[in-house]
Amino acid sequence: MNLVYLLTGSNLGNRVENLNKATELITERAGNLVACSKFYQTSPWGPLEQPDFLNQAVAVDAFLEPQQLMELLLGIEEEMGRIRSEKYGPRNIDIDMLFYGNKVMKTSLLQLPHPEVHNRRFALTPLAEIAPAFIDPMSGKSISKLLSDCQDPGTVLQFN
Ligand code: PH2
Ligand code: MG
Ligand code: MG
Repeated sequence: MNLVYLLTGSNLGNRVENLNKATELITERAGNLVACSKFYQTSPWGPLEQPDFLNQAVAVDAFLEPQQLMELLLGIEEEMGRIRSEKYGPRNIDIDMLFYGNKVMKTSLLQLPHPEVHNRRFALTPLAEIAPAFIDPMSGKSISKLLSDCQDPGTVLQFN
């Protein structure tokens, strides 16, 4: 079992459709779906003059090793028409790899765990819904503990 936790995000276009499409493509090509969180509406981290995001945590049992998986995820973003403009700016789809089991690694393409996950309420809240007891290999803390320690003032609300 290669348990991978991903975070999908969208703040342009039909956000629900974008997240659903991303999960569909991920599970067709990258691994079996293990769990996914509800959608959360989250205030933008970074430039504030952009629409709120929808974020969702997705757990898959991956067929691929981290680097190949990251390349596949970037390919899905591209195929879904993602335009990369401003750093931290608006996007129709973003797929971030938060954890790949307890692997710790850093290449030019990918750092695991995601280096900012512990500082992002928009990632920790959905992740805590599906994996509260998962242990972050960097800090040795559970996701619930990372969330309760998190200082990010951003707003995260369940979206229905
Ligand atoms: N992603 C970003 C920048 N800011 N803010 C929220 N709320 N959610 C995101 O997924 C997000 C963001 C860059 O990838
Ligand atoms: Mg991101
Ligand atoms: Mg990204």
